[in-house]
Amino acid sequence: MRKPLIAANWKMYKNPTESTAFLTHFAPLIKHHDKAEIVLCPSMTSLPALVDAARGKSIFVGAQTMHWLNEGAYTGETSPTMLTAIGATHVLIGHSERRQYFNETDTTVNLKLKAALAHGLIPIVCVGEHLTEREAGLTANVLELQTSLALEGVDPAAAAPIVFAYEPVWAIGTGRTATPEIAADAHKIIRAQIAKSLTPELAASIRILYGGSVKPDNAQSLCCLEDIDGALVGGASLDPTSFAQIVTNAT
Ligand code: G2H
Repeated sequence: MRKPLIAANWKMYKNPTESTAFLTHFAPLIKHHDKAEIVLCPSMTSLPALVDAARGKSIFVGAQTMHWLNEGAYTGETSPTMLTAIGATHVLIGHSERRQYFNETDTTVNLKLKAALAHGLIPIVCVGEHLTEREAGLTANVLELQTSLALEGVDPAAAAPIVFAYEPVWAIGTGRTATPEIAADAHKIIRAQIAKSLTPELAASIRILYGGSVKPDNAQSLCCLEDIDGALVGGASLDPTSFAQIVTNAT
């Protein structure tokens, strides 16, 4: 049985005061909701305050990216041990905006995934095709390649915590959403590749989220399908009422 996970990706929005104010409004709205694991991923500067504010509330706090090394001369970077030291539990890896604007590659995704597992952080690994790739009939190839390269050299014995997020790039922040059929097909492809790269048992237990313009009114149709285990939500997670509705509708 895969417990749904609903993650908020706040991208470069909300300072520490705004982040903790969100929690003050959001936590009571989902107080009695225990069907999903809820993760908030704020910017780095909000992480410590949000971790502190979320204590005892069954809400997890994660980072939006990290480096794979513990320390070094890497200006601007944050290491896995820096994240665990402040109590972050999850980390987004390979979000398409990281791939597009910050040179994230399948190789660095793989290094970060292994580093997250080694440090007890739950990696949420993002994969997804561009519109041109979909239109060229390459969706399956892209998803299989991104998934297999992310998992290269990962020890199946350590892989249980991994979470994948299918985020079709053409649906991110555009208001365009994948149809439930498109999302379900993509999730099947990713799950089949996990079975090949790891084991069929892990493929059955690893959660795959859908991300890309998830809103309160489409959360149910997109996230309540057999192979879809929750959502990674950007824009609609910035408002506590909207995000609470998504949590309720998606689970
Ligand atoms: C995809 C998603 C969250 P949005 O990036 O990761 O953002 O919901 O705004 O499309």
